[in-house]
Amino acid sequence: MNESAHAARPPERFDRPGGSPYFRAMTIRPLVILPDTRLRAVSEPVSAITDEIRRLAEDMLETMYDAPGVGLAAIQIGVPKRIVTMDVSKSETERQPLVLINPEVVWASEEKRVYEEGCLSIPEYYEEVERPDRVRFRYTNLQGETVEQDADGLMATCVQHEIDHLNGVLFIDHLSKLKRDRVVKKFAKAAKRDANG
Ligand code: K1U
Ligand code: ZN
Repeated sequence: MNESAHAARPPERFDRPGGSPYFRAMTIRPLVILPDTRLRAVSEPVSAITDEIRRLAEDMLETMYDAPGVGLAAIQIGVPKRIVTMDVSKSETERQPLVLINPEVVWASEEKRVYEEGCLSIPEYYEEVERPDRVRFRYTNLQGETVEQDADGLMATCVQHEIDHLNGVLFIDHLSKLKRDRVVKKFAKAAKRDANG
């Protein structure tokens, strides 16, 4: 984490629809790391967009940018709700944050593509994964509107990776059993080492 980039940041202003603005410092929350079993939970749908959901989305964006990552599912900070944040823009100065509530893929191309994926819950491990090349996905935004969007390239890969998280699926589940077992073993060993000091 880049401490200096955050230390001097003032509380940010948020505009509540129909209400007065409020100020709140966003929080970088700890990431849930393999082999934590919470990563295998199937997350619950969000039934209403409340202030608590808005605050959670803000914290997810802050945590994702800090990591840094291009996506984050709420379960990766230990919250089993169907919320995803994403930003696949190339420029740090022109951020394009997306908050997806209850996202789902409604169409996927027959054509596949291979992309080298990483995961904030499996740090410093990258492998090629094959997924549909293009998808159409539907979600509710923070204004409560239903949005349908087409994606290709990194956005298509990322949204599929994040929706997998909501269903307790990790990108290593798309690899051979040999590779998966190897990485799970490595992270289990590291967790044991950390727990024993
Ligand atoms: O869900 C996650 O764990 C986040 C993950 C999303 C993802 C990345 C690549 C392919 C599929 C899904 C990450 O963001 S890993 C970090 C990463 O890829 C990245 C970080 C900084 C700049 C660009 C990419
Ligand atoms: Zn991930």
